[in-house]
Amino acid sequence: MTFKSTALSLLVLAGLVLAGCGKGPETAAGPAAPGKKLTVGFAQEGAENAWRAANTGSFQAEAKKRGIDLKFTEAQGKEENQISAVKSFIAQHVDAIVIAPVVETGWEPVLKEARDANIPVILSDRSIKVDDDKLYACFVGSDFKKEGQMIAQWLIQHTGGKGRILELVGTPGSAPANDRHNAFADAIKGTNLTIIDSQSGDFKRDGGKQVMEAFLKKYKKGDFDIVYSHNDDMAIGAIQAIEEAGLKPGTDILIISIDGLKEAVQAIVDGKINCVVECNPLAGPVVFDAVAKVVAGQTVPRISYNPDQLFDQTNAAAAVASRQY
Ligand code: GZL
Repeated sequence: MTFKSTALSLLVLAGLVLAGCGKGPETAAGPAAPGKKLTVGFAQEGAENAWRAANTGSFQAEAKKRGIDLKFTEAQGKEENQISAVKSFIAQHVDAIVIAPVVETGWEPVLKEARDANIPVILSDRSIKVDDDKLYACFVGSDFKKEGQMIAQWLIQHTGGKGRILELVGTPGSAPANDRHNAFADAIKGTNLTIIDSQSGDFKRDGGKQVMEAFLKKYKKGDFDIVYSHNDDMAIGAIQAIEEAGLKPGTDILIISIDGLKEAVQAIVDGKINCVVECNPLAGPVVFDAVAKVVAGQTVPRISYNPDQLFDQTNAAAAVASRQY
């Protein structure tokens, strides 16, 4: 073979190799061999409430069903614990890492370590803000901005765009808290709906109750009309505080919330919550589908949103029996 034909052959080979690079990160050993048992590290953010328990349960059940070796950690809501868990998964040379990031920022260093180890990262549930979004393969979760818009539109329609709102905020710095606040606040601009106070209950039931107790000390019954809670667990805690104060949630005070817990949909039927927008936690199947494609070197959408529906008095009774979490 002459020098010229050898060089031409090498160029053709190089072209073939590069053509595969648009397919997303490969694992340390290259695309997983078909049928190889997947080992996936899942850095869950915490165990703060019923929603999170359902989310974790979905991953664990689906991993068992698919024969995935799931290395599971939960960070008790602390980013430093999540980052340590990701470092541990890298050291174990897992095939892929799934993260439900507790907050949006601070992720570049550990994601660069995962990239350098050729381990793909899939974001589940909550997204992040990074300077290079190639540091993760994709995001699979709910559209929190849309949830904020949906519940704001319902409120505008059911109040004539007038009312004073107390807001129960989720975990400070988290994507759901940021997006559900910002999208809601944008959607009510130009109406006579006003957020008169916002406090964080950290997505926890006792947090929602404590914040509502403080609100009820600070504001008299005629000072506010609506409670907007970033999730159902805080809304249910707030309802307990409202009832202990001798007021009727859902009647004296409009209660609107997000997540779609069966308990919250039942509270709509009972007249204690007025509107809930779903945020489905049962994401194990869709996330592991994305993991399998990424590990196999296939291209996946950067963002995949789970569909979320709205519940109120018109449809809650028909829906409550089939709620799965
Ligand atoms: C939303 C999820 C939020 C839920 C809360 O996808 O991150 O975290 O709304 C949970 O209930 O704590």
